[in-house]
Amino acid sequence: MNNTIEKIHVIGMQMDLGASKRGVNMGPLAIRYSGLMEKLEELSFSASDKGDILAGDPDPSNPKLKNFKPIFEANRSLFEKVTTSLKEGAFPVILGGDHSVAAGSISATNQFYKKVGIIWIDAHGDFNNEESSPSGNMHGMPLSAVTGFGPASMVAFSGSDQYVDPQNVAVVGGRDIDPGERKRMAESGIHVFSIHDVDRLGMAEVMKRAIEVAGNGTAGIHVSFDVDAITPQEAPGVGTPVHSGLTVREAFLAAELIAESGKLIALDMVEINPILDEKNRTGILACELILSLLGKSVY
Ligand code: HAR
Ligand code: MN
Ligand code: MN
Ligand code: MN
Repeated sequence: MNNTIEKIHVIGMQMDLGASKRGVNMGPLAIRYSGLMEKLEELSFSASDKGDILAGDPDPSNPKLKNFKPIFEANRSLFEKVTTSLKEGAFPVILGGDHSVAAGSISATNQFYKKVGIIWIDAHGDFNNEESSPSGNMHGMPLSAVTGFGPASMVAFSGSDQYVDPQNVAVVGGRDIDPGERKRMAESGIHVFSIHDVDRLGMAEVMKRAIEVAGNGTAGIHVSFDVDAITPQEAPGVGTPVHSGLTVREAFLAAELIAESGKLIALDMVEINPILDEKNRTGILACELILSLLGKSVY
């Protein structure tokens, strides 16, 4: 068990406006239905459910940043809620929601800890801005926003005035990156461990490097886990499936190695779509991954 994490605050984001397909707003419900709160207590954490933030109405006014206003407002609430939890000495677990929620959560942890690293586990890069995005969907932009490559307006919360250093960012499992996005990622200085790197090096070596990248000179590591990193045969309940992804064991090994590092300071679990799921398989998987990231041992 990770001896530094004692008190946990679970915060849900019922938001799907960052994606083109509806339904990931129900992700927090699916993970709770899997027994997250009870299982955290079983692991002897002091865990409180801080409820869900509900996104407002769709806003079609800006096709380059679809639903900007409600996404920003929901993220501002999340930024404040996560900041409050951190000030109370709690470890925040954020349940998405589409991946745009990472704009609020990471801004809060980076502001509070001054300097955090990120391990971004995802089939996608989420490194578009309003110019490079082929879709205008804001869940494809949060990693770019929190590292200072825009959209700046996505992370303009009062009190948040700094970005995460791209040198402390590791993307793991990437396999569906837009051409313009790839160029931006390559030029940014972030470290990308694609699915090809996982194949060649093995997940243990990839995570060793990713933890070094995100942990080097930082106060700790914020893990942003997009469940579509896992192959859709094993995790069908996601909004944007991409074939040939991580195996379930690779995902758990990554989680276990992060727990073992003792450097985890916050966690997002995002993009679960219960409408597309099979009897909450993906919700249960997401719940178990959270427990493993928090140090649940396998024997
Ligand atoms: N790259 C595509 C875009 O910007 C899709 C990326 C978003 N999909 C996600 N995020 N699920 O991880 O539109
Ligand atoms: Mn994502
Ligand atoms: Mn994704
Ligand atoms: Mn570097």
